[in-house]
Amino acid sequence: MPESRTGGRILVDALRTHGVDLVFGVPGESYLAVLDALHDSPIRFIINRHEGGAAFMADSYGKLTGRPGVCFVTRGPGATNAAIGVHTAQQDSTPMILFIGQVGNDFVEREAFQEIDYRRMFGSMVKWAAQIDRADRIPEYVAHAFQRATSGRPGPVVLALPEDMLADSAAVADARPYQPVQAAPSAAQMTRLREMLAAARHPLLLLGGSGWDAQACEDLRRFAEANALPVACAFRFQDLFDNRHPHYVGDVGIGINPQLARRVRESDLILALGPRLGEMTTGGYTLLEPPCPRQKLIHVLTGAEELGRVYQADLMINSGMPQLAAALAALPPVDAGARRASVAQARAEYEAWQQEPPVFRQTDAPLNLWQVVQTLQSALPADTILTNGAGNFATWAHRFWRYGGLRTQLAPTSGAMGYGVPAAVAAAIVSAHQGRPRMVLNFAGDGDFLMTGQELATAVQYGAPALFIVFNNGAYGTIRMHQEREFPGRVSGTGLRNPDFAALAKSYGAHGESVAATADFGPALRRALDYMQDQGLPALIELRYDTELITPGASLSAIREAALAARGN
Ligand SMILES: Cc1ncc(C[n+]2csc(CCOP(=O)(O)OP(=O)(O)O)c2C)c(N)n1
Ligand SMILES: [Mg+2]
Repeated sequence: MPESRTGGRILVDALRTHGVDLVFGVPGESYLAVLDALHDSPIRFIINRHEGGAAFMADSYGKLTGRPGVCFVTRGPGATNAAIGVHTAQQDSTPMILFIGQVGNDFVEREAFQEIDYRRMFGSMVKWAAQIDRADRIPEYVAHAFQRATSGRPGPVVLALPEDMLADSAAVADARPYQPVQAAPSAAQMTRLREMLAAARHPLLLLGGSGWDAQACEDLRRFAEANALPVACAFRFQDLFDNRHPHYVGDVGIGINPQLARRVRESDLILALGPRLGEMTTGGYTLLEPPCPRQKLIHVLTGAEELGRVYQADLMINSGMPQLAAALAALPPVDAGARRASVAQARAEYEAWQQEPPVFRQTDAPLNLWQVVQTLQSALPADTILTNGAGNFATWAHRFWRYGGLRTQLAPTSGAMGYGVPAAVAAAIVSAHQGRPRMVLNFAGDGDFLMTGQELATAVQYGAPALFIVFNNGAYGTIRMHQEREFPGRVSGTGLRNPDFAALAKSYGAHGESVAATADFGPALRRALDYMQDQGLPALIELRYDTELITPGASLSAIREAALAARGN
C-alpha cells in the first residue's frame, strides 16, 4: 500500500517522475498545497512578475529542451494573464503544461471568486484541457498531460487543480515517466520521396516546426549536402539550419528576400519538412496556393491532423523529425551535380540581401541599425540565443542576424508582442541551470519591451545576465507603417511617449544606457558585456532613432508618398 500524500505532494512527485527540474509561475492562494510541496522538492520554482511572462518562459523552456515547459498560475486573473503564452505554444507547436489553481469543488458552478471553466476558456487553444477532481487520479492525469503535450504535433495542455482536491490525501502510486510517441516514414514513402527528388530540377528544402533535435539537424545537413539542396527555414524557425552553412538561403517569412520568394514560386518541388505552411510562411497563402499548389509538394508533419488541412500535398508523410531525418540521411543520394551551381547562386542572393540596405544611404539617420547588428554579431559567440517579440524591429534580427543552428532562436510565430524579454530571461536561467550558460541577446521594440519588461526584475532576482537591445522609435511602428499604407498621413493611436529606458533598467539593478549615434554603440556594448560578466546581471542598451526609419527597405515617408501617389494625390 503506497503511503498517503496530499494532492499537492502527489502532483509535485508526478512532476519529478516526468523529469521536471524547473517550473515558472506566479503564486496564488488557490494552490498553496502545491507551493508547500515544492518547498521540500528539488524542483526550482522561478517566480515571475506577470503570468504572461511566466507562460512565455514555459514556452521558451519547451523550445530550448524539447520537454514540456511547466507553468503554475492562480485561477481567474492568473489564468487569463497566462493565456498569451498558451496561444503562443499552440501556434509554435511547443510542448507546455499550464497548471491552474481552481475553485474548490464545494463552491464550483456558483461563479465563485475568480471561477472560470478552463475547459471552455482554453478549449480551442490547447491539445487538452481538463480538471483533476480526485487526488488519487493525479498520476494518471499528469502522465496523460506530458504524453499529450509531446506526442504527434506538440502543444499546450491545461490542467485545473481544485483547491480542495489539492488538500485531500490519497494513497496512490506514482506513474512511470512519459514516452513521447512519433510516427516514422514508411519505406514506400521514402522511395516515392526519392523518385520525386530525382525528377526535380529546382527542389527546395523548407524546414520548420518543433520536435527537432541535434541529431536530426545533423542528419538533415548531410541529406542536403549529398543531394545539393538549397535550405530555407520557415518564419521564426531560422535556427533549424546553421545560417553560416553554404546551403542556407534564407527565411520564408515576413519581409522575405524577393529573390527567395521567386525561388519558392518557381521551384518544381518543395520539401516542407516540419512547417505547418501557415499564413506567414506562405506570404498570405500566395507563394503556395491552396489547396493544390503549382509546385510539387512533399509535406512532412508530426501531426497527422494537420496534413491536407490547407494544402493537398503530392506526398504527405506523418513523421517525427528525428525519424524522418534519419531516413533521409540513409537515402542513397540522387544525381544532383547539375544543381550545385544553383545552390551557390541562391546562397549569393541571401548574402546580397544581408548587405547594408540602401535606406541608410537615402536618409541621414545618425544611428545605423545594420551596423549595430554587425557589431553584435562579431562580438557575440555563434551559439548566442537571440530572442524577440513582435514589431518591425524584428526584421533587424530575422534578415541580418546569422543564427548559429539549433536552439539559437526564441521567437513567437504567433506574433505575440512581449515574448522576447521573458524568453531571454528564461534562456539565461535554463542554460545556466543545465550547466552550460549561454550568451542571450534580446531585440525588443519600445512597445514590445514594455509589455513584459518587468521580467527584468526576475532576471535580476535569479542572476540571469541577458543583453536587452531596445529599438526605440517612439511608436507602435508596425501599425504606423500599415496606417501610412492604408490611410496615408492619418496617424492614429500609434505614437508612444516612453520612459527613460536606461534609467528603468538601472532601477531594476541592471546596467542601462542609451545610444543615438553609430559610433557610440561599440563602446556601449563593451560596457554592457563587462557588466554582465562582472556582476552576472542583465544589461540594457536603448537604441534611439526616428520613426522615419521604419524598415530596411523603405522609409516611412517613402511608404506614405507611394500610398498617396497610388491614390492620385
Ligand atoms: C500582444 C500584441 N498586441 C498587439 C499586437 C499588434 N502589433 C503588432 S506589431 C505592433 C507594434 C510593435 O511596436 P514596437 O514594439 O514598438 O515595434 P516597432 O514596430 O515600432 O519596431 C503591434 C501593436 C501584437 N502583435 N501583439
Ligand atoms: Mg516601436
